[in-house]
Amino acid sequence: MKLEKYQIESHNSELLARHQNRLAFVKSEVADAEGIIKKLADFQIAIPSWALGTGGTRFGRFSSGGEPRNIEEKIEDIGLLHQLNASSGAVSLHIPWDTVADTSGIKTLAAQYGLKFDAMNSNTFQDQPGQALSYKFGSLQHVDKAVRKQAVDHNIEVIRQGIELGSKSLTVWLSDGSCFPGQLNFRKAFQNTLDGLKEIYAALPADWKIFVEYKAFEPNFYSTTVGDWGQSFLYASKLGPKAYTLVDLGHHLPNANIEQIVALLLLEEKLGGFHFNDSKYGDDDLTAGSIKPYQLFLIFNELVEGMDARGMDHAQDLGWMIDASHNVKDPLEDLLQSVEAIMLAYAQALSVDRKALQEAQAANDVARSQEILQQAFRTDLRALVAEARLRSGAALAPLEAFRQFKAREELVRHRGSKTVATGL
Ligand code: AFD
Ligand code: MN
Ligand code: MN
Repeated sequence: MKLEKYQIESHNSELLARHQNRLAFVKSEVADAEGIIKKLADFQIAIPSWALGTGGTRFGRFSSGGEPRNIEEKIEDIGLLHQLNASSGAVSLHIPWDTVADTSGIKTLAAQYGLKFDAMNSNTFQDQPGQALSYKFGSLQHVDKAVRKQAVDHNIEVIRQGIELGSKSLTVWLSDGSCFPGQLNFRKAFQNTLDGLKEIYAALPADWKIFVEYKAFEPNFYSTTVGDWGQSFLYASKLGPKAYTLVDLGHHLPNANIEQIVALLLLEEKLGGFHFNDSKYGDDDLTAGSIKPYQLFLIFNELVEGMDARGMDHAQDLGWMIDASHNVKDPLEDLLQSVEAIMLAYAQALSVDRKALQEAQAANDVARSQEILQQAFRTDLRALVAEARLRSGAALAPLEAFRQFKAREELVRHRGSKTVATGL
């Protein structure tokens, strides 16, 4: 479904007067509003191809209709999001779910919607129909060399497909680990995994990166072979300069200080990218910013501080992706909400008075340091995010626009009410 320009314009004209009042207020509150708007307009968040359908749990899945039936329709959905918010200009594909016969056709379609291909994702956590060997007991860690080879070959195939599409990175998330004490020799599992990653690393083109994603638990519940940022950092360091750690916000043990992890990874030049989501308990994959918005802001605060300290380009130098699942909401509405929350946290972090914070820190002024951060978090900057969208030709209120244009009804009409997208 493609929106007409006039539709967005008429949506915006209805909201314009109110928006301008809000913007005037924010401009009176924030020092460099114009600079922030510019950075917001440049910032793009990749949408995962596996999150466009209704998510399931191991208890069930309640599909809501109009889900994309193939990669073309997934691209169309992300194109729609990008038309609405001008901040979702990339897609992250998952192979083999998104394997395409006609790569150039997909490239053309994506280009028509202004979309790029962000990180490619491999899948060695499921067995595919017709697959020779099983990943039941792991993939790169496996005791059987033949299984390890199959997993390595799959990752190399994912790189090959990514090259054709113009992607520049591979994200490897392994479900490898063990469920019971004694099941696994930890040292051997680590070594096998490292050896496999080295082979995959060797297949990377010169301008590619590999992201090693860690996760504390699930589906294995006793040990995970890339279980935390320290283990990921170890693999990434041993692999070389093209290897980085990927932080998925839902992959930590409860109460982990994620912002500190981010700061240290940036310091070591080993932070590669992000999977945004939110959680109450574990890898809940809820809408970004829906449960712990202050944490999201604190993470962005470290990102901005750490990237600026290294002179990094906020929009280009790290991989920004959503990794969420939606059991009870319209997936597209949920993704619009996530993008909005991420942009807002980024805006808040950009508005922090860095000089004042440095001075307060140097003077051990604890209360003042805290106040400076809270001031940024508590100032309503939504009008800055909306203004960045307006200037890019997108909608002032994307979620409202999605409903106003009856987008879901339109998708159901075209695709039917019983469609089920591939994904998690
Ligand atoms: C699952 C994993 C991990 C990974 C994603 C796609 O927990 O977050 O990035 O699948 O492979 O959500
Ligand atoms: Mn993830
Ligand atoms: Mn996850």
